[in-house]
Amino acid sequence: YPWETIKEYQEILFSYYDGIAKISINRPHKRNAFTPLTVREMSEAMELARQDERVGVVILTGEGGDAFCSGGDQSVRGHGGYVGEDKVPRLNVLDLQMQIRRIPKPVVAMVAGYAIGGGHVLHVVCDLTIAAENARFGQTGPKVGSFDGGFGASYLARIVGQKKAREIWFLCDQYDAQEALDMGLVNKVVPLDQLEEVTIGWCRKMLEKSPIALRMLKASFNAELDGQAGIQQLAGDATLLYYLSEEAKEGKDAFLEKRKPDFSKFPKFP
Ligand code: 1HA
Repeated sequence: YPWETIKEYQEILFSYYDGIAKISINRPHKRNAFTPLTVREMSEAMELARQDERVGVVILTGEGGDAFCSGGDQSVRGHGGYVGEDKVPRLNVLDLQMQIRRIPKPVVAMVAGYAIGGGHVLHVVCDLTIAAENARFGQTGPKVGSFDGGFGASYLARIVGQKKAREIWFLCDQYDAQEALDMGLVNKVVPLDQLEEVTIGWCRKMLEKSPIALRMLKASFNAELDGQAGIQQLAGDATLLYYLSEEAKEGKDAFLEKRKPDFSKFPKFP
């Protein structure tokens, strides 16, 4: 596929093709483990994809075919977080998780190879996951001295159920693509050489659909779990729709024209 680079980065690739933005971790020598810089670059790319009106769907993936992402780079783990050039320890992947859930466009995890630890959580928070047959899933926190009790626990439990989520975290086993499919953790399993083709096919199906309907559905699915913050997002979308109406425009026009608004002509639906 003729992906064109949107912006050059050090640790990720960020490209565009036919309505789709692709964010790909580019550290295959480390099984695509992330550093604070990787995450900062992914965050910026996610924001650019959100703002880009050409983009209707985002693909999150990793380069190389051996790994989607193996979580935080343990070799830069310091006292209180993962340490970058500025020597400040960070857990900034948590902000990226929030971004993935908040961007009002579907985000599809395209998983070849390992999705492990914090890398597993990244696929969990994506809206959909397409896995290659070589995909392997799992958490490692209790083995390497970490845990993600946020979306990594609660949202995982919504997906696979409480018993399975606890098994995943307490035992730190790995699960193959078929096992992941069986527990509802991924949407589809395909041969590795068809992974991108099938993922793009799914993206195209979504790109043919009403963007506002997809946006409202994503916010609605989130709202159930996200409480007040979820309602805030859904209500924000309601405001967006209201701003599109003549009724709302009458309020603004009246203010600017320094007159009393006349809402009498608008229906009072039963
Ligand atoms: O839990 C959190 C967080 C929680 C709250 C808030 C923020 C959080 C942020 C992050 C995380 C975490 O991600 S904790 C979990 C960290 N990740 C792991 O424990 C996975 C570590 N990696 C592995 O278990 C394995 O490498 C693997 C199952 C993914 C692949 O195994 P394989 O195919 O046998 O390859 P391997 O030889 O182990 O790895 C290839 C190279 O990549 C090795 O380097 P080399 O010996 O060639 O120099 C390996 O050290 C490196 N590598 C792989 N994963 C990581 C890594 N180096 C650093 N960090 C890694 N995560």
